[in-house]
Amino acid sequence: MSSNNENSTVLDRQAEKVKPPSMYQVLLLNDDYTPMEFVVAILQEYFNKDRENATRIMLNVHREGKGVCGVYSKDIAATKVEYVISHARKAGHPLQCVMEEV
Ligand code: TYC
Repeated sequence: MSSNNENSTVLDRQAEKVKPPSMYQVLLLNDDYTPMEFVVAILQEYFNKDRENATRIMLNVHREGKGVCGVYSKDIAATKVEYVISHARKAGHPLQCVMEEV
């Protein structure tokens, strides 16, 4: 704290303590049962990918076991994970979606 020339108090250190919010990557995990076409549709619908990019990401998950769909603030990432899992379960697929702090 310090005084300025109007004699009021200034919190000098406040700005240094404010950090940007943590970001979270949303990942899809591979499994043996969820159809490729369903995963491509999920990537288009919830992660705003065009068909070409959605297919590329899906094939990367299929080959590597997991893959990043996007990076978001905590609330947005959590909502996407919830919607993807809910959509998959309603369709009867075991697709797994998780979030991880970047
Ligand atoms: N491995 C699945 C299959 O061969 C396809 C798949 C891709 C499933 C990505 C999940 O996150 C996933 N049908």
